[in-house]
Amino acid sequence: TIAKQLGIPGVRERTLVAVKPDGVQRRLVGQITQRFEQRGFKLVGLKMLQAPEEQLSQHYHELRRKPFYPSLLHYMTSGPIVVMVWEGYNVVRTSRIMIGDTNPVEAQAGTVRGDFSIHISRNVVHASDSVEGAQREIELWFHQKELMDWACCDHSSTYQI
Ligand code: IDP
Repeated sequence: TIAKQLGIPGVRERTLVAVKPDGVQRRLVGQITQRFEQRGFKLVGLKMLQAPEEQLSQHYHELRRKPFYPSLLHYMTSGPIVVMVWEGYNVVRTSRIMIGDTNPVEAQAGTVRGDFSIHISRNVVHASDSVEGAQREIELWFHQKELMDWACCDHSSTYQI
């Protein structure tokens, strides 16, 4: 049950991962999702949408003064994106490691960006970079009712309960 899964501190941590328009165009949604599933994280929200500019400007609020900001918004509105929420122990930090460095030139092989991208302007995927940032981004992209509270049957194989 859900109650049983609350046992380990941090097990209910959540992060926002998004497959950007280039990732959708290149049919990478399945492979990216698979990496989070096979790592052992629990999918609690998933949807495809055309990102509204207003929401993106909130999402990338901290970057609004960067020279690349207009082209970033143009890129992010160029086609549909897939947003998802993943849950599990240390998921924010682990997801950042799994997606790799922002600049694919620096991204290790074995990471999403290191395996599927070349240039910083088309780096395939997003993942929140802090627990607070994740909470903010999840609230920005999902309604509470779109997030599923469910018990994963293999919980005791993933965590000591
Ligand atoms: P992050 O996506 O790894 O968290 P941020 O610094 O938050 O990295 O930048 C957000 C996004 O803005 C990047 O993923 C990338 O798509 C884009 N971006 C960042 N720096 C540059 C740049 O120098 N040129 C073009 N796009 C950039």
